[in-house]
Amino acid sequence: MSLLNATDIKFLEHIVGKDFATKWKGIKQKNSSKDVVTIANTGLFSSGKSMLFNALLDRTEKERFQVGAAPTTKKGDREKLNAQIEIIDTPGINANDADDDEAFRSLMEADIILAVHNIKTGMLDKCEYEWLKRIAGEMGKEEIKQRMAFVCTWIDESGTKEETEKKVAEIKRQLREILHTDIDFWEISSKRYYTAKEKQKAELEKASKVPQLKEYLVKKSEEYVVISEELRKKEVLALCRQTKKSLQNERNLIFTQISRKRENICKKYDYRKNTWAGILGNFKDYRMTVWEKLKKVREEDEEYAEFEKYIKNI
Ligand SMILES: Nc1nc2c(ncn2[C@@H]2O[C@H](COP(=O)(O)OP(=O)(O)OP(=O)(O)O)[C@@H](O)[C@H]2O)c(=O)[nH]1
Ligand SMILES: [Mg+2]
Repeated sequence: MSLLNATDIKFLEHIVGKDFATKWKGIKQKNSSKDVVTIANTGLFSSGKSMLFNALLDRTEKERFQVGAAPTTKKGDREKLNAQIEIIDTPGINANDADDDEAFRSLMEADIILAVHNIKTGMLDKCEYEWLKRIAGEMGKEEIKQRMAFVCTWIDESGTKEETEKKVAEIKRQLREILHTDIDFWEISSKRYYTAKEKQKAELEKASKVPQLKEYLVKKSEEYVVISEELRKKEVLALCRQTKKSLQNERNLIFTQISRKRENICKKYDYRKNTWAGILGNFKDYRMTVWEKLKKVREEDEEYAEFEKYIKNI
């Protein structure tokens, strides 16, 4: 598959915006490492993305991704989960614009996207809602199902069973609204996972749902490898369509601006032309008047000359 070169991408960034450039760069990156499936997390800061990825790796935060209450992860950070899977821990969204761009860049390099949400905060807020819309972009329903999954973290602090069920139902409704399809949905607790490990409680470890999520991701990645060639082609085609549409919109916009400018310039010069025509008309009239006066004076002069002649002849 021949893809856009760096100059084309720079041009696109200039004309239709940096999201397009980032998407094209991401696709190039993915196509250069074909046998590895990349899974990236995404979500608000402090939703538990890094802690979850540490749990999947079975490492502590000292050993791998840094965890913290304030915005912590600043740059996309890669790690091998096994020989075929690479995971990317990304910065939280809405921390600041630069972090959002960095998160978006990491996501566009990923095959599978794990949207992470802290269920303790209730339903998705406006920022998460818009973010999911932005990253699903032009993906079709089938592609969304194959490439995205949703994870509610902090399930240990989500309230009673009824309260949790209510929140889950509301979030699923929002997801359907955003993505127009259902995606796989997980409720997990990284905290329970680490407590279980520490106290060696197998039941609690299972209740955290972290091991099951890991199994699921391994299986999803294997499935992805089988269909990846086709999916990546689809992704490129969708992006081509989207890019073409944006370039056409941009062209139409520029054309409208040019014709509006031309109209304004014509109006301005028409006004000037009319003014000069008026002035010229005035001068023509004036010339006529002067001409007539001159003629009259000459006629009068002739009469006077004849009178002089007559006088002389007497
Ligand atoms: N109770 C509870 N706390 C959690 C859970 N997951 C994460 N936390 C806590 O949430 C806080 C933020 O966790 P992080 O993993 O650093 O969150 P993040 O999403 O990576 O944050 P940024 O890197 O800033 O975007 C930490 O204090 C964690 O201990 C969970 O499942 N349950
Ligand atoms: Mg983090």
